Amino acid sequence: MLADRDRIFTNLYGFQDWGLKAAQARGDWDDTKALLARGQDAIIQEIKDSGLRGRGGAGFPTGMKWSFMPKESKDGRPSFLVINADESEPGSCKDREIIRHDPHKLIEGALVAGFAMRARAAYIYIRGEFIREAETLFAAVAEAYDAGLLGKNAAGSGYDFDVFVHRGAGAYICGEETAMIESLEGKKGQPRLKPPFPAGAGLYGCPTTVNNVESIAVTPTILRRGANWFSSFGRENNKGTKLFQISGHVNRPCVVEEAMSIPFSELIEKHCGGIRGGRENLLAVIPGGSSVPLVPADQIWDAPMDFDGLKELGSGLGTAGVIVMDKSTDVVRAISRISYFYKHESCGQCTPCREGTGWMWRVMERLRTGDAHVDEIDMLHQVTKQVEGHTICALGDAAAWPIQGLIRHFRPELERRIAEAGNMAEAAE
Ligand code: L3W
Ligand code: SF4
Repeated sequence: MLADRDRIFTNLYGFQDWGLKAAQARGDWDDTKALLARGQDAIIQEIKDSGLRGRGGAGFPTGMKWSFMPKESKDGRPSFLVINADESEPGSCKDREIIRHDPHKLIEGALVAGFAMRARAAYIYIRGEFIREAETLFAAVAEAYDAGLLGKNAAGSGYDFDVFVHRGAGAYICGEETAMIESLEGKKGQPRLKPPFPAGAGLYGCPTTVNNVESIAVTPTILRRGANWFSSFGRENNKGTKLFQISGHVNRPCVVEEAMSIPFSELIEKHCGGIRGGRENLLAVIPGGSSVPLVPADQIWDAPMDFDGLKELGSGLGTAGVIVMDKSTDVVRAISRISYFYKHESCGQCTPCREGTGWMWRVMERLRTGDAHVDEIDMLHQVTKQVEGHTICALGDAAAWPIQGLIRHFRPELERRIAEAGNMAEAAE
């Protein structure tokens, strides 16, 4: 179990004040000028050495992403950092806690990361429904300006850096990085084709890096405590500490910072008081937010909670939004509900996603009630394969994968429903 002294988010539960003075007492903004004095390249190298991988779902190496940003401005174009606080993935609720209780970690991280990638400003794009969190963030940014930590000569570093907070309007798709950029530009939030990646042409056509809240908020601590300290947690290729968010059928749902690669059983037993009704009552787990396939109880129990461990099980760490389902769960209904979510949130610009998500949801609903032919299970699987990888953004994949997981692990349950509904129809005739 991670020792208290190794926790980055020391006010995760809001036992202390989120304001600047209290944050400084916890070590935030402690001689930030000296951190920046190390220079851009040294900061990027330290983040690379730490092994930090993006905490928004895709796990792309953070230091490498920063190094894609130009060292010299072309045609006088500025560079930008965009921070993704549009946390909307069902099962994910960690960025919200950071903003509520530790906003200065994020704001200091914005300055440090923005400086390292030579950005002129950071835009924090916050989910529209996060009304109180946005209020906290606006107030914390104002405090930082008042204290001279942002703006001209930020933190006495000689570097000018602004932070803008932008509120979203309730669309899940705006969490996709290029849709977020479109939305920031005042347009309808629809993903762009990649490449070009944002580092080449992002916000207002300028070099841009989009990072998740957690990825940015951990960087000042990594720089202060060192890459070796951060990479001492977890295993090769899966380093650091991580916020896990455990919801569903555990005795104590929670958000907790733990070492990467912690076994699922330890996470649940130590922090959540175990599975409701005991281990034997566990049915399945969606380990990384609703976009990743579920994993059945017998496979997840000893699994390391990290990118590679969950990939080996045909799933993923995603945002580490761990959704626990016990045997009382109607798993077909649960996945069907997730299908509805993706159908609802599809932006509709590409046909496989626009048509496919509605199609998949309608078949899922018929499988839920058993009103289907058994051949349709394979047909549905084929449709998921036609959506996966054939769309502009990852929402198509995210709609396909949970269904694939259901068919892979719960085919007998689907067949049972169809047979049962058929028997009932025959009996009624
Ligand atoms: C330059 C290259 N940049 C990749 C950058 C790219 C992006 C990052 C990762 O989707 C996943 C998705 C959801 N040159 C580059 C490059 N990049 N190659 O690296 O890119 P990518 O496309 O792998 O992922 P993505 O489009 O960012 C994110 C999954 O996360 N997810 C949940 C997301 C939900 C939230 C939330 O609510 N907060 O984040 C869960 O699994 O399905 O697969 O920056 O530009 N050659
Ligand atoms: Fe829009 Fe779906 Fe295409 Fe993504 S995959 S761009 S959400 S239609």
